[in-house]
Amino acid sequence: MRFRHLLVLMPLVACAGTASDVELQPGADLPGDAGAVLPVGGSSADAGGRDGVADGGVIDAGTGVGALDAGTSVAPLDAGFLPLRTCTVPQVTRFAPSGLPLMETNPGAPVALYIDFAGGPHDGTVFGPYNRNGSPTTFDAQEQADIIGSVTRLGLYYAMFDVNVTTDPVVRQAARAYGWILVTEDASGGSAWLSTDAVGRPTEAQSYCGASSVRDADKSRRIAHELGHNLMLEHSGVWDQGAFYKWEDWPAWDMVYGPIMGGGGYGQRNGWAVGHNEADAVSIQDDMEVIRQRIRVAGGSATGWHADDFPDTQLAALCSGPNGTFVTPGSLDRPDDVDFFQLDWSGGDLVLEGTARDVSTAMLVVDVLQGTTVVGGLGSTPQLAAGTYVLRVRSRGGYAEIGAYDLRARH
Ligand SMILES: [Ca+2]
Ligand SMILES: [Ca+2]
Ligand SMILES: [Zn+2]
Repeated sequence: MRFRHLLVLMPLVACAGTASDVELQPGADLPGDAGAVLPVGGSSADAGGRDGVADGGVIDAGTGVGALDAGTSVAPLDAGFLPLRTCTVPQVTRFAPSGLPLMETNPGAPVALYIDFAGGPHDGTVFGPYNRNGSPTTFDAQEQADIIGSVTRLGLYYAMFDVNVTTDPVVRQAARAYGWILVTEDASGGSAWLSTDAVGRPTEAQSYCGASSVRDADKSRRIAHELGHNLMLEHSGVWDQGAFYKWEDWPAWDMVYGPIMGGGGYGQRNGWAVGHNEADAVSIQDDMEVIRQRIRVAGGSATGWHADDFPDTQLAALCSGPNGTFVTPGSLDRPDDVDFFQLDWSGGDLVLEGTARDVSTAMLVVDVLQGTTVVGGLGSTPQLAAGTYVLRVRSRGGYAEIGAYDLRARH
């Protein structure tokens, strides 16, 4: 099977969504962590024999150390407790002479997904670069922010896989296999080869996508879509009376969850899906399984899944976050992944938040465990006694409800 797989989209209406990219500018906090999670000035929940500092409900691991003010990293801990970690948001530090940010979302992974913003030839056509400032050979601050946001989001769409989304051509060349997407101003849609040997075969691993995907409400989903074709995926959708409809063309579709391979429509959440596909009206396409197997075959990855950030047999420390919050980034790296964290609680009402990071489709179940007993979960647990607890993070269990998350615990 080897055929041209063309996606032509209507030009997108206005650029209504560009503001959503701003939150991923260099130097920003973790998305969603605007630094204002905690109530100001603390509350009477600051019980438990501590120092009485009005700390806004900061968890201090029961050490008697007061507020973690902005800039204060780690509180010392009682013997036997896991130290809190200082968790920093990775910053882009490498740039090409043109100003192009050189990024890797998962260094060392056997399959590179190379996002090429510099333009170049593809299938007999030369495509221009990503360019919104009139200078095709340099990348200014706005373009850098766009690119960093785009690559970050592509890393989130592919967070559960053993792939490295990168803008660095050297990394692509060194990878065992790669997909290659030109992001260009010269197209409004996109195109990719769909073949039995796409990623892993250089002549077929390249495709292109219109640059508006980076800047509008699409949030780079169309780039993820074309890469999906390179990883052997057909369009997902619905068959009716012998005709195939992509997701956005099917009026009865649930608009909450939009399959990445469904086309150009917008769900409130966009992610991988399992269901009927354009190849025929019979087969069921399991997106994640197709991608995973392609990574195994083309890249030699053992499982195709991303390495587990917190091994299921170990207890991890929470992060001490900025401005007195605790924002702990994590990832459900496969459907049955479980991540465990230690919570040293000073007593009082516990508020636990576990959210998908930006475009991630993770849907979390978090249990507060005392021994083997569940004593709380997401949301509010009133008057939780001081002590050491375990937070158990796992998927709600729906298809593709995995990926990057942010965990917050506070009074
Ligand atoms: Ca994990
Ligand atoms: Ca784990
Ligand atoms: Zn397509």
